[in-house]
Amino acid sequence: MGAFPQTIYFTGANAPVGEEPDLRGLKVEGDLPAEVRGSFYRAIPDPAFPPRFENDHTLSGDGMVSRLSFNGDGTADFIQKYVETARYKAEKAAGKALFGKYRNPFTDDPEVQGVDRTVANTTPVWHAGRMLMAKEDGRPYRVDPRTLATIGSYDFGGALKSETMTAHVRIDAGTGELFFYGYEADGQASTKVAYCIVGPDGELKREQWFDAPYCAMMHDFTISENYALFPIYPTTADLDRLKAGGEHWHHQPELDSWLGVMPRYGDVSEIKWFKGPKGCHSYHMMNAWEDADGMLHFDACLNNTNAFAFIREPSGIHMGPQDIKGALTRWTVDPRADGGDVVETVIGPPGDFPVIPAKLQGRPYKTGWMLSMNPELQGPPLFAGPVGVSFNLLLRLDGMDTPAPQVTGALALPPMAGFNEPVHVPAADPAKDGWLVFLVDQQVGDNQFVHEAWVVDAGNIGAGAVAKVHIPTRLRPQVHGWWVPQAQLDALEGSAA
Ligand code: V55
Ligand code: FE
Repeated sequence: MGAFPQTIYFTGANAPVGEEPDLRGLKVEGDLPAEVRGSFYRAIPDPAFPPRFENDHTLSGDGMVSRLSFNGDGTADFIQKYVETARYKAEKAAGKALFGKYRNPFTDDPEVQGVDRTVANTTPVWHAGRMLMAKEDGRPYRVDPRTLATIGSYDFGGALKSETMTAHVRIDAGTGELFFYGYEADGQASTKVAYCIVGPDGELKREQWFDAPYCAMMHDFTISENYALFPIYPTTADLDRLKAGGEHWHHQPELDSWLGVMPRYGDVSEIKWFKGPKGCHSYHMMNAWEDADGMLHFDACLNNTNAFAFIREPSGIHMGPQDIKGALTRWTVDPRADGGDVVETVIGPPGDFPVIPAKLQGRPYKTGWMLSMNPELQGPPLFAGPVGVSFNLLLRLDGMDTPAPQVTGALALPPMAGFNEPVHVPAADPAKDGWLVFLVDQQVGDNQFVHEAWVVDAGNIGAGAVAKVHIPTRLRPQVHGWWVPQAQLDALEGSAA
């Protein structure tokens, strides 16, 4: 068996771990708020075997799911397991990697032709008592939320026609419905997008297909009270390039971006396309919402190019870190118009991993939190994750329902430390801000790392952690997480789910 490539994607904090820890009764330091009762699930890419291609990267890693549960007795448990995908099982049986490049099946060992090649490594999606490990290149895998044991590939009881489901779903807290889409819905580099609505009972109620303006990396989308909003940025796929053994994605700065808007319970034939700037890209949106005049606002962590060097470089885009510019950016459109240009406003700092209270999804909202980089850091950052550098500043923004939101709070980490994406835990009193829960990674020596879960008052992030759990095992950087309240887990006990 070969070794892992000695690149930033497989060394240092990004070194593969491949362990399935089971740690019970961990000490919680500080004062754990009574409201933080439940489990924090995370998705982590961690390749079980060295890749077949040297230029492989973080996004190909086998999905692992972890669960940090805050127990009734004031302790915490931490467990983590591989998602036992068809791909993981085939490679484990062979004792080596059989699948090739990221999202290029034409580079696979012929032995695994036709085997589901998704790695289920991006988001643990919780809805209707089911935990689905999602990745945008395939269907999700269902796992047991208690044991993390893999149940199997999930297609909503045979109802889902799309071959893919996004890792970025949106749940309307008012109706309990799950809104999602799948792009490249019928195969590699296809422009087909499936738009789906799942009822609060977990049943797929509606699936409609439409064509995107071009085959784009559609990583996230949003809903508002009345609309579904599909952003299209020019990171594109091409079937001939895939067949020639090339990369799935190239970024094309010369192409326009688009925002597709349709009534969220409407017909896909009603989609109107609003034009955005050329060449921009966003991985994650904070929210979308309608104001009193019926204007639609779409708030995204936007960059002037794709944030990932392993996408820019093969595209011939050679930019230094100083050339990559981003900002929390609002696109405003009139959904009653037939199209036109988006009106763009910078409303916040550069960064990513935006989070808002789940109950305000798709609604006017006052507050959001996001990760950013501290320009005043006195030392090196933590080198980790798919970009190569971890975020080291947590920000709070207020006035999100106004034309000029303000940064109202900040929590900076010391050098060589980084945040993983926070989840929001609501307070019992709706007037209160609730809590943020996240993992902090810190490098403390040559190849030595400390990992802690922090609980922070969402209304006073600058005060730092009110409670911490040290997790005594090596952890690889996560992608996304999900918070599940204890009451929802208790409701599973004894049920067939
Ligand atoms: C992202 C992550 C992915 C992926 C595509 O963070 C985009 C963005 C962890 O997998 O496949
Ligand atoms: Fe994402």
